[in-house]
Amino acid sequence: MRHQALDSKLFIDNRAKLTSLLPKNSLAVVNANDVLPTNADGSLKLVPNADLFYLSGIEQEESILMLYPDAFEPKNREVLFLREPTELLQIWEGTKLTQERATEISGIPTVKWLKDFPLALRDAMLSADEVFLNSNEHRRAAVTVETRDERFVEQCKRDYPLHTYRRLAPLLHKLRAVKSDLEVDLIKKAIEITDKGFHRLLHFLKPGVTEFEIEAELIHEYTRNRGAFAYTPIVASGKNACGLHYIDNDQVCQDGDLVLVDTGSNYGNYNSDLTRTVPVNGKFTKRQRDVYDAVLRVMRASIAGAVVGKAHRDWQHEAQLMMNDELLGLGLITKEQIAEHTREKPACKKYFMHGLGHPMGLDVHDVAPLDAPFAPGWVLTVEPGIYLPDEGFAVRLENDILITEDGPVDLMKDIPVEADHIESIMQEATAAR
Ligand SMILES: [Mn+2]
Repeated sequence: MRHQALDSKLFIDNRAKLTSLLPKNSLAVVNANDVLPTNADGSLKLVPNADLFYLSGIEQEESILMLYPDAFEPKNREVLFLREPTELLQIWEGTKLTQERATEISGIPTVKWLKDFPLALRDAMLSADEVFLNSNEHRRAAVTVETRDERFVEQCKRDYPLHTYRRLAPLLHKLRAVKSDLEVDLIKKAIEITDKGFHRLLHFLKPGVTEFEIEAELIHEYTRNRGAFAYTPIVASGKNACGLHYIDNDQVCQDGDLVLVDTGSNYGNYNSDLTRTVPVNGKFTKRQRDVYDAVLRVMRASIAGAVVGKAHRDWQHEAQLMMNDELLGLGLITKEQIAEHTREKPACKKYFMHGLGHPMGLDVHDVAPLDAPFAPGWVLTVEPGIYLPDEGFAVRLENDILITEDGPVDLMKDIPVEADHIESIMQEATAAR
């Protein structure tokens, strides 16, 4: 593990929360993600299954967690099944978890090898009344390959056709949306690393550097701080920033252009998600600055508006109304267009076409219950933007916030965002070169 050891209390508490939502005498099983193949004998690095990690802290391939809180034998109430670390396996693949280490990480006393799983499953299946199985129910998931969890569902239905199967995902979405203090600390740690990367970028940026050199600066800073890219970064100079999912990052940053950088480090599987738009030469033009300040006002007001009880769609609509006014001030839309604004056809849509933000946590676009209002413990991104392909630039700003009973907390308040502040850091960096 590249991250420091995490407090097993996080996972012990998470299992207790899930147990409190499970009906009497039910069984829940969660599987690791597959190691995905590439070409020939290649494979991608394992992406730990977020639900398995949430409940156990385990990041090793092929692992299985079985929860049966009402099992007669206390040792069968929480059981982890892992690959047996044979000598051959360790020579070829490196160190695998021992049973003792897995217990330390997860707080689960009973750790078995995978060969013991079929019989343990049979025993649990024959006494449990309901069986909760996991599936990816993210609203925007577009999964074209079968996951280990899905294969397990098929296997259970084949081997135990008379059981009642239920969905674990809605319970986990409800729990994972609300971050505990330990989780918020990990997100803050990820944000700290991202902040370092952003400062490094401000010191590095000048006309003539390439977008991929900026990407290299970021990953160097994240990696040396035990982080990693939370997602493929967008480093988009000039008009490239108008393509929302631009990740080629292969162009030269030109004097006079802006560069939009959407990046975040993760730490201990928790993410951060930052966007800043900065002038390549260290000084905004008048027009760039006007658009920048408009986006910043909408971000700040939207952060303030993210209060407990608000529905996401209302929060987003408030931002669209603010954006209408800003676009009017910038001469981009007319009063007549604003008069025709509806929720279905927002007047600002041509220049601000995407959502205002999303839940963030173990997934960058995190799971949360559909249509639930904001609640204390939610972590959200706030990311308004204005996209002007005809003028060859775009501005998006994005901070991560925590919803609390006492109002929203800006977790990125220490990362420079005022245009004057950005300019002064860049000018100091230029003078020091
Ligand atoms: Mn985002």
